[in-house]
Amino acid sequence: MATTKTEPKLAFVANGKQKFKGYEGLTREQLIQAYRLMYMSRRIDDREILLKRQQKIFFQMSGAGHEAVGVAAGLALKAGYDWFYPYYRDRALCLALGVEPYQMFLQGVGAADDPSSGGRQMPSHWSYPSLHIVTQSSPTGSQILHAVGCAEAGRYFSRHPKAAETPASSADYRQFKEVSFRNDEVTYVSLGDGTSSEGEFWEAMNAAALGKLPVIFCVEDNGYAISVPVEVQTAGGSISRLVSGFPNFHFEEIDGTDPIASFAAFQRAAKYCRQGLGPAFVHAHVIRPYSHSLSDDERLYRPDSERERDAQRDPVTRTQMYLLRERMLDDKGINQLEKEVEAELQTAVDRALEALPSAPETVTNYLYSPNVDPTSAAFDTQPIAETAAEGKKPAAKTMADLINATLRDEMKRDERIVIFGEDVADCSREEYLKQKLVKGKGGVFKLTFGLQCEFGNDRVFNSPLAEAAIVGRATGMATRGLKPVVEIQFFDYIWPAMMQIRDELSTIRWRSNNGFSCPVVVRVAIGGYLTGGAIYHSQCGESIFTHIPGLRVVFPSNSLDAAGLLRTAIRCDDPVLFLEHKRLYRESYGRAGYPGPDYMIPFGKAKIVQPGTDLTVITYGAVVPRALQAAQKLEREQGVKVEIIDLRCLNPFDWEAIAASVSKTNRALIAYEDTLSWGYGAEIAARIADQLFDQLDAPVSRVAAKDTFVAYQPILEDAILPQPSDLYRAMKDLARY
Ligand SMILES: Cc1ncc(C[n+]2csc(CCOP(=O)(O)OP(=O)(O)O)c2C)c(N)n1
Ligand SMILES: [Mg+2]
Repeated sequence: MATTKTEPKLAFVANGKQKFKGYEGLTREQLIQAYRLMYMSRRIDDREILLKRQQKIFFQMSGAGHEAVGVAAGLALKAGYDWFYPYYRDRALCLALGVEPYQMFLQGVGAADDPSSGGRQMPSHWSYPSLHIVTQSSPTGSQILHAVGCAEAGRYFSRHPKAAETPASSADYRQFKEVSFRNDEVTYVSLGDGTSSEGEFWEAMNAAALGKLPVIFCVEDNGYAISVPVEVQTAGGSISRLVSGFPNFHFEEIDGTDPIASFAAFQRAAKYCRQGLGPAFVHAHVIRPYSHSLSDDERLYRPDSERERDAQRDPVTRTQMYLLRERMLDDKGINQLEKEVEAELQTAVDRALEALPSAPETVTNYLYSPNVDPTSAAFDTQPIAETAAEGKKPAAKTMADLINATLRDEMKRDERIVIFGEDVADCSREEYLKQKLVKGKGGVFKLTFGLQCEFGNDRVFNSPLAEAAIVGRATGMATRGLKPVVEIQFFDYIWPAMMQIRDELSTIRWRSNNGFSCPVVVRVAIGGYLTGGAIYHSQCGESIFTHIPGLRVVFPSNSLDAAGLLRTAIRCDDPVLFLEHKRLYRESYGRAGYPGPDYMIPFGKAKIVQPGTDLTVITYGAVVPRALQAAQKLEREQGVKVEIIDLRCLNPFDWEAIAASVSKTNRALIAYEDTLSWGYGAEIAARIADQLFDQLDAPVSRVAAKDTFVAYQPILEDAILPQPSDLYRAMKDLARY
């Protein structure tokens, strides 16, 4: 275990003298205002603590000890111009950017009028769209990748200003996404010292350095992550030392309890970023006088001597002393200022305590876009028959061909689309393409082949091998109005991105009460039946994602559906997980002619692959052709007519189609490739049992993979995944029951 703690080399020592003279460009009025904001921030914390003890609010997270660095950042940067991804200790920053105390108390009481979340999020989870303070979640550090994506979006729009416009004719998400950007904008993101241990922090630092992005990373180092001290958290005890090797960065290490030194550091950092030289890293040493939260008592792990030492550096008292010493205010002036603040807070608390909560019936509002409904008829268009050369049939295209064609068509139509992921570019070393030395790769399955060559590497590019960063950056870009269509190379490796998908991508619209949205498309190669794919190239697991509110999940089984549904995914206003079965990419089953550049299929509409009267099979993905094979055999041999429903879209799913079919056949079999237990079929079976019980002539049955992993040896793989013979047997048994 690391036990060394590096003492920072700072201009300020505790209660010591400043090295420099003057106020680093701040006027005396600004310094008084800075003190007012710092004092106000501390007093809001004190008020909230009282309210929590009186059970009038339900949680409290203080920004105590972090006031100076927050106010300094707020003074150096511009609200509504720059972008902000603060964390829960940034109360003073938010006040400096223009958030009102009343708004903070509204979040505390969970009021309908809370502009951050309408009572959905804990206090200190900031979200103020007009100030460009972007909604924050509770997982430590997951916002850092969004900040990188946000900065990338700003730069993209400044290089492609036409993309920011909304074409009058575009009937898609763009109608509801006003884009604003500045050529010299900066994105601020903050985190605690403990949070710098999260992998996503390092992924974000790497991406920002690679892209020379204008992001200011601010580590507010109070020496503790709850009870874990910095020397146990950070090797060598200094995050500054660990990150010092990142190229393209401007570094600052400051006493974050000193507003003037902090302001100067942010000024330099912002200047560096605005000039396009790269990102900046501000390491601010602060204190944490109020324990981690109201649920924590730091006396259990910090002796009085240590706490008293910290108290000497309290930024509020230090700044007050400074104002007195510099004769900016006298005792009377300080008293007057404090009285004014107290009066303002009293009014704000009184008003907030009268505020009403949201109505319970609103709890599902804004899980999805209130403006664009991808299940609607607007997304129901017909394929245009391709004209072929005389005497020839139009070429039947594979799923891979039509996904590639759809991406190409949509990129032509919408300049906000960017594609990135692992290996998706044709060739990162563009000169090889220009010199025609190489043909280009375009994805391990070649689904994005040719897109970089056609649209340039601003729009199609390789990402580092970091799945959380792929989804996290995309989320940040999409909140700014871009439409990232990213690729996760194999479903088996989606798990590093799970936090981003579950706690960020799917929650942003809901938790910000429609203040922000992030309609990203995540394309994922999924599934087995590969003979040799084994445990880490064959996974399914779609039900883990259909279990997430706020996320659309699509799983096509053939070329035409893949094209129509991918277009809907891209044009809609919700995050979509688009699952592409690897085995179906180039299968002869389900090929189709090119359906034209506007072909769309609404979400939640199943397709009857084969009509029948004797039993219903509900399935999707690669089980569709296998079920068809089994059903045709059963009909040939026994005359049983099976109706096969291909769900195509798993969330939302087409309950009406299932109900209509089962009401007709009175028998239901759900077939899916994932492991049987707790799988997607369980929900459908439960609903059929619940809502169609009277219609059933037989128990609802399921065919799925065995509850194990997919093995490498093909004989074992066959035994594990559902085969046509398993489906045949299950259909026969069900028909006979
Ligand atoms: C991913 C994740 N793990 C654990 C937690 C619980 N948690 C909340 S705050 C915190 C400590 C954070 O410490 P630091 O980053 O130093 O910030 P500070 O609170 O000291 O300002 C922990 C462990 C969390 N919110 N998210
Ligand atoms: Mg800390």
